[in-house]
Amino acid sequence: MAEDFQVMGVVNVTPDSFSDGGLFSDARAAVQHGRQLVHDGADILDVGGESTRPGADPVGLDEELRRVIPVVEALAADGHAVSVDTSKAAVAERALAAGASLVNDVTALRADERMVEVVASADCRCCLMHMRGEPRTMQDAPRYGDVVGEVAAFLLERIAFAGEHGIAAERLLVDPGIGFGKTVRHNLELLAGLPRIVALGPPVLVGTSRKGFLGTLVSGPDRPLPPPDERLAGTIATNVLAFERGARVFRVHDVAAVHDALTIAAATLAP
Ligand code: PMM
Repeated sequence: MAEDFQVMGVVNVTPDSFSDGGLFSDARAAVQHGRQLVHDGADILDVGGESTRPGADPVGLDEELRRVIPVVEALAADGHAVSVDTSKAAVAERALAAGASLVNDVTALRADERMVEVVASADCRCCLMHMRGEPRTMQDAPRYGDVVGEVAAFLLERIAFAGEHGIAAERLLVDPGIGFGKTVRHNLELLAGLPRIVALGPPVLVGTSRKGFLGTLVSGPDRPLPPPDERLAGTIATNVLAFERGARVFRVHDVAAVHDALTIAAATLAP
């Protein structure tokens, strides 16, 4: 049976990524890691050179290109589907020329005015993600009235913006941006309210992998906050529930475990 989900494996080429501690900052190691993720079941590899973790500083264009392009080139040459996680048009442009087929822009085409043209003129897919503020400050007391409604309205506006610039809805993915300017409660409300995001039309991508709220939810007076690589149970629980609620693409670090969990969830939902 064809799978009705896709696993996007994270290939961070950043020395300061919160979840792999910069283990893959060297291009050769990143390529090897990407190949391992495909072996583990990844359908898409998301290559990023700028950390978007809360409080992270922006990275310059030359440095981002230096980190990302050789990795995209090598993984695309292997025949893997490669996504580039960037909000810079020049990085997206070079990555597309190097074989990437998806632009994952956490600013949803807002950070670089040339990005929409780069995506429009390429034959690629594009993920539009919701973020409140910017990574450096986004976790400073974010507030919403109805977080699901506000995120849905934002994504709808971005879908229309993409359409006005010649990017057909069929090329889009939408993402509620778990952890991007959201409290623990906002993240949980978004996961509970996913069907309202799914109703927008494009396939929904979610990224809960190893994120802080998963640590917060299981910590307490007798249990210190688990570090990112000890948040697998929360990663699996949230991805399986997101699948049941209609999400179809899952951006994760622990590809093998999440792939197995989703395979079993899919079989259980439709025996
Ligand atoms: N999360 C991170 C980076 N890029 N892209 C999308 N579309 N959705 C996400 O949730 C997302 C993303 C941050 O996680 P990382 O630093 O572990 O890669």
